This record gives sequence, structure tokens and C-alpha cells, in this order.
Amino acid sequence: MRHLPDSNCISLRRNCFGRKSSQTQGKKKEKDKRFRIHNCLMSKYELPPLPYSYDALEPHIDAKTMEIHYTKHHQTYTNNLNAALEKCPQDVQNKDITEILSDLGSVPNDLRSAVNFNGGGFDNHRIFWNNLKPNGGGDPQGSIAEAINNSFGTFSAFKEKFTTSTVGIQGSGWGWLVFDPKSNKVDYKSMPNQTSPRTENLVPLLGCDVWEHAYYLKYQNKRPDYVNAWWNLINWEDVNNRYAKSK
Ligand code: MN3
Repeated sequence: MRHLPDSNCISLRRNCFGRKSSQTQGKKKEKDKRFRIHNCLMSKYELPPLPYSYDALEPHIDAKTMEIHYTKHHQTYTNNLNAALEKCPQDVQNKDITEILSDLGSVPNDLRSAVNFNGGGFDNHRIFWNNLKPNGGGDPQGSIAEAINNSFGTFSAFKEKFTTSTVGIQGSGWGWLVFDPKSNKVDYKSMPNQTSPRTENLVPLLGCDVWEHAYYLKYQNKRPDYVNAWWNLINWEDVNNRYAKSK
């Protein structure tokens, strides 16, 4: 952890928005607050709250899978991102993880792979939880519906492209609906492992996690059944909000 001179505190606090200290209990909390005021410690990412209960997405995603996925997998990416950032130079620490993923060249060579993997894992999953809701799905409305029609012709054509390509990902990875600022259009993009679409300067809007940990307890080897069930959970309002902010 880095102690910074007071002159850096304002910019660090601004850039640490969304992060909290790792010490949050009892006397440590009080002590830590004072440290933050006087020494402005590097703050850490925390597991963001899940917007619903573990069983809320049943029967499409089972409660046990949700609990393990969130409390074990997402937590581990979060912890390992913090561990990697602690070793990074201050100018990297000061940036938000979304900025870091868009500019991995700014991360030292020996830490780049850990930041790519765990920073991607942290960011991808916080999008994934919010992309879903109980009783979601159906056809998109509003500006994202228009953007999908512009790029794919129809929603059914998009759904077919997304499903086929995402089911076909070799090994672990994610299927994404992204916004491409260069073409000013939405597109489909599959990404390996936890590598974020942000690393290719694409804005992630809607992601489907096809790591086996996301579905194996309920679906075993039947990835197509999981992806087809996932469509019943899409929170199109969330996707619309991300699209509005991406432009
Ligand atoms: Mn996952």
C-alpha cells in the first residue's frame, strides 16, 4: 500500500470512486478513516452487491451456481485484481479499472496478464449480474432495439448470431454485444477467458459468461441449453442504459 503526500489526495479520492478500503470493521474502520484523511491509502475494489437473491434467477440459473459464482469466483477476481494493483505504479493505481483495461500498455509487463485476467473478471461479472433480472428477456425496446436492427437486420438474426457464436466459443470465454465507437454501431464480439472487450476499445453492453462455472451444476455439458435459458433473464433496461452512456 502506498502512502501519498497530501497534495495527491484530491485526485486520488476522485479516481477511487466506487472503491472502498479493505478494512471495514470496528476500530480498524476508525483508524483506517483517519489514515485515508491524512495519508490517502490506495483503496481497494470490493465485490459489488448482487442486485437480487441467489435464487432469483431460478429456474434458468440455479441458486447454488449463483452463490458459488458470486461469492467464490467473482470474489477471487476482485481479490487478485487488488493484489496486482498493489504492485502497480501509482499512475496506474489512480486510474479506474475500465480505463486500465482500455490501455493495458500502461501496466508493467510482469503485471499485465494478471490485471487483464482479474480486472476483466472483476468488470465482466459486475456487468453480467446487472444485465440479468428475474422475469427478464423478451424483445428489447428503445434505442438498443434500433441499434440491434441497424447492425443485424432483426432481433431474431442478432439472437441467432449471438447464440451460435457464444455456444461455439472454444473453452472458457464470453459472448458480448458491444458498442464500437469507431463505427458508431453495436456488434457481436466473443472474447477468450476474462479478457474484456474494453481491451479492444469496445464498450461491453450485454455479456454471456460461458465458463463452465457459470452453468455446469445445472446444465453439465449442455451449453446450448444454458445460453437459450439465459435469454429469459436479460434486463434490457440495463442494456439500454449502458448503450446510452457508451455513446
Ligand atoms: Mn464467471
